[in-house]
Amino acid sequence: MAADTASNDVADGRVPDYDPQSVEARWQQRWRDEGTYEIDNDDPRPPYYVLNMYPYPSGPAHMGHVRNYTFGDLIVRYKTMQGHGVLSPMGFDSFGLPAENAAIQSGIHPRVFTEERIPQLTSSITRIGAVYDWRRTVASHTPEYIRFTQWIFLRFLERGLAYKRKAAVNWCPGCQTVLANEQVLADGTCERSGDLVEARDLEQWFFKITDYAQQLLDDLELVDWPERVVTMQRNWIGRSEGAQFSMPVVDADGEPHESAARVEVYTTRPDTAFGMTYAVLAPEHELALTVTTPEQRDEVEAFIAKARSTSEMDRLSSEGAIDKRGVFTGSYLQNPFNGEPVPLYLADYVLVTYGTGAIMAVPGEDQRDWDFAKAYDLPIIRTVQPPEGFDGEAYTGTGPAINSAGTTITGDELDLNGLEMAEAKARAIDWLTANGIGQDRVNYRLRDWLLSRQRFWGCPIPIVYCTSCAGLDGNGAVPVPDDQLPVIAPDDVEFLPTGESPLKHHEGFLRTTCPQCGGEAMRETDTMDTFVDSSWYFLRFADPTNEDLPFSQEAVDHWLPVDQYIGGVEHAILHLMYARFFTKALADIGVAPSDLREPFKRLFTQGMIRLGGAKMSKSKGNLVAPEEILDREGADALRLGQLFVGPPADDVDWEGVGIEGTHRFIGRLWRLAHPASDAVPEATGDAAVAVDKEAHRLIARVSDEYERWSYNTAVAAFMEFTNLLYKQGRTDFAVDSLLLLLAPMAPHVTAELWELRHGTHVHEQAWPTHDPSMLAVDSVTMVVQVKGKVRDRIEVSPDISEEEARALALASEAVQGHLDGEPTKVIVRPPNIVNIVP
Ligand code: ANZ
Ligand code: ZN
Repeated sequence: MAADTASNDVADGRVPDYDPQSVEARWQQRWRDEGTYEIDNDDPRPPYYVLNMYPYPSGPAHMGHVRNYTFGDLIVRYKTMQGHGVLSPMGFDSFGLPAENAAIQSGIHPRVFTEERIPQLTSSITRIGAVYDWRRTVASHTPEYIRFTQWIFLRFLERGLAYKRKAAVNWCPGCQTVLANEQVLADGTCERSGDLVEARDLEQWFFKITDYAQQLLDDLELVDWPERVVTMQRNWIGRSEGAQFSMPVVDADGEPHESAARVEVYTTRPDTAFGMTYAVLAPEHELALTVTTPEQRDEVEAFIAKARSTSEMDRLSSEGAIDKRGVFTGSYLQNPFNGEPVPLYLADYVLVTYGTGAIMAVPGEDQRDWDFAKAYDLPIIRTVQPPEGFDGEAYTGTGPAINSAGTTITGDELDLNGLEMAEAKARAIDWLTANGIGQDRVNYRLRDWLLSRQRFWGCPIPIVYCTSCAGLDGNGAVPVPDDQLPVIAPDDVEFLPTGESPLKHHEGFLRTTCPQCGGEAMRETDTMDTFVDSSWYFLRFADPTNEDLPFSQEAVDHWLPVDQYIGGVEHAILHLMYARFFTKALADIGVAPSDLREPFKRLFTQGMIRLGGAKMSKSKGNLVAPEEILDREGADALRLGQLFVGPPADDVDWEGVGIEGTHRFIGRLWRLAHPASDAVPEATGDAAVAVDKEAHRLIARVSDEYERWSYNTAVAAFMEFTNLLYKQGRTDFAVDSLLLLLAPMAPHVTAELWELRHGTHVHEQAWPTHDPSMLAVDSVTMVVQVKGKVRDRIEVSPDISEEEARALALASEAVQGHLDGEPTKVIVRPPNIVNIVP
C-alpha cells in the first residue's frame, strides 16, 4: 500500500501538522500486511534472536509492557537495518491463577477469560508500533502447546528427571483443599476461610534440577548478564564446601544408645569441631523420636507439632523467642574429635531439607548457635582466636585455631591449635577421612523443583493411576502414552468457592482406562506450575508449527541461544533458573542440540516505573494508561518519552516522562524533513560541509549509544542535532542520517518521512556509517577559568600544545581584568580547559 500523501502536498511550503493517529495506524497495518518482520528459518542473513519475556495476558498493556516492548522493538529494527535476519516472536503465558480466581468469582471459564484478554494485549502491543512475526505466536494454554509440555514431562520422567515423592503442602482444613502460597496470609491463615493453614504431606511431582546444580553455577560464565542477576542465581544455587561426618548417639556417660543410631552432620567449618558444645536435629529428622528418651517424649512431640505449622521463612528468621525454638531429646552425640558427649536437641532453625538435616553446634563461631546456647544455658568454647579488642558474640572471621587439641575417639592426638582456618579445615577433613568417620562434601542450597499444583488452570500432568498395575511408584502411576496427548482439562466444570480444583469432581475427566492393562484408572488431577510452560517457549518459537516434536534440532540450532533477552528483574531467579535447567536437560536427552548450554546469551532487566514514589500498579491505583497517550500524542512520542527519561536499567519516575517535549520534537522533525516544507532552508557552501560533518559525528555517536543501550543520550543527541539544523540549515545527507538513526526508536514518523522523500521503506535501509575522516574537528572551545569561574571562551585547534594554551589564556583581556600580577598557579588541560589561580 502506498502512503496517502495527497493531503500533505501543499504549494506554499507550509505542511499540515503531523497527524500521528492516521500515520501510525497506516504503518502498523502495512508492517503486518506486508509481513515486514516475518522471518523464515532458511533466511540467509546472519540470525539474531530478540525476545521479550512472554507476557501473562492480563488485558491491555500497561506502562511496564510499553517500556519493555519499546526496548525489544528498537533492537529488532536496529539489528534488521544492520543486516541481520531477526527473529522477533511474541506469545502468551496464558495459564495461571488470576484466570482461575476470576472463574471462581464470576463463573466464567478461565479459557474464555484468557482468550478475551489476548487480543486486548495484542492490540495494545501493536499500537505502540512493536513488530513481531505473528505467524509464530504460541500460547501456553493451547492444545498444541499442552501436548508438547506434556511430551517433555514424559521424556524427563523416562530419564529420572521427573519423579514423585511426598512433600509438605499448604492444607486448609476449612476449605479441605491445598492452597497456593499466594493464598496463605502472612499470619499463616487461609485468605478465604481464615483457618490456620497446616503443612500436609502429599504425593507431589518434582523435577530433578539439583542434578544440574554445578552446571547451572559453572555456565554462568557463558552468559553476558547483569552482574546482580548472576549473583542472585549464584546465591540461589548456594554452593558451599565442607565436611559430612557421623556421630554415635550416646547417653550422658557416653554409653551407646540402644538403637545404635548414628547422626550425620554437615558443616562448613570442620575446623571448629573442638568447640561443639551441643548438636541439633531438624524437628522433622527421621531419628527425632528414636533418640528421644521416655522422660522427654511429651515435650518433644509437642515441639515437633508446633514446628510443622511454622513456615520455613519464620523458622529461619532470627526474630521470635529463641528460647521456645528448641527442645532437649534426652540423648547425646559423641564428638569424635575429643570423645565428649554433647547434648542433642531439636531446634527449628535447622531445616530437614538442607545438608543432612542435622548439625554440630559451635556457638563460639556461629551466631545462631550462640543465641541458642545463651537461651539454653549451654557452654561456649571459642576455637578461633578473635582479634584483639573484639567484643562481639560469635566470631566468624579468620584467625589461628585455639582450644582445638585432644585425644580423639581412635586414640590419636589431634592438634589444630595455631593453624589458620583453611589449613585447620583441611586437617580436620583428612582426619575424618583417614578414620572412616566422614569426608569432604559439597552442598547446594538449590532444591528440586516442586512442579505439582492442585489447580485447574494449568497444564495437566499426563499420568493415570491404575487400580491393578504397580506403575512407576508402586501406587499405579502410569504415564499417558505420546499418542494420547494432549490431556486437556474439560470445559464443563463448576468452580467451587473453596478454590478446590474442579478436576477432582469431574467424573468424565477422572475416569479413564489404563494404557498398560486396559483396566480402570483415574487421572492425575495435579497440573504443572506455570514456570514449566515458560521454561521452553523460547525453543518453540524457533519452530512453532512442528507437529511431531516440540521443535526440531535444526531450527533451534539456527536461532538459539537468544541473542538478547529482555524482561523484568522479578524473574531474575526462578524463571531464568528453570529455563536454563530445561535447556540443559533437553540438550542432554537429545531433544535440543547437545551443544546448547545456555538459552539466553545476553539479558537485559529493566527498572521499575514509579508514580508518586510508588510502583505504578493496579493495586496502588496509580496507573497511567498508555491508551490516552496513544490517542493523543501517539506511539512515537510515547516511545521517545520512555527512552528519554533515563538509562534503561534504572527505575524511572513517570513524572519525569515528558510526552509534550517528545511530541513537539516530532513536530519539528516533520517540518524539517517533509519534502514540501520550507521550515528549514537548505545549507550551502561551507555551512553545508559543516552540517554534514556534524551528521557524521551524530552517526558515530548514536551507533555507539545503540550498542551500549544508552538510548536516553541518543534521544538527546537527536534533539540537539535537529536544533542545529534549524539554526544552520539542512542538507539531504544530514536529514536522511537523522531519519535512519531515529527509525528504530520512532518507527512511524521516520517511515512516513522517508517514504515521502525517497519512496522506499526506511526500515529496509542499511544502517548508516560515518566517514572517519569527517570526524576531525577544526576547532574546539577552550574554557578559561579564573579561580574556578569561567571568564573567557577561546576557539583553539584541537591539538593545541600546553604552552600555547597557557599563553593564549593569560593573554586574554577578559582574564587580565581578573588578575593583578603573576598567577600563583595555572592548570592547563588542553584543548578544553585552563584554570588560573591568582
Ligand atoms: C558448624 C559451624 C560452625 C557452622 C561455624 C557454621 C559456622 P552453608 O554455608 O549455607 O552451607 N547447617 C548445616 N545444615 C543445616 C541445616 N539443615 N539447617 C540449618 N543450618 C544448617 O551453611 C552450612 C552451615 O550451616 C553448617 O556449618 C551448619 O553450621 C549449618 F562456625 O557447622 B556449621
Ligand atoms: Zn493398569
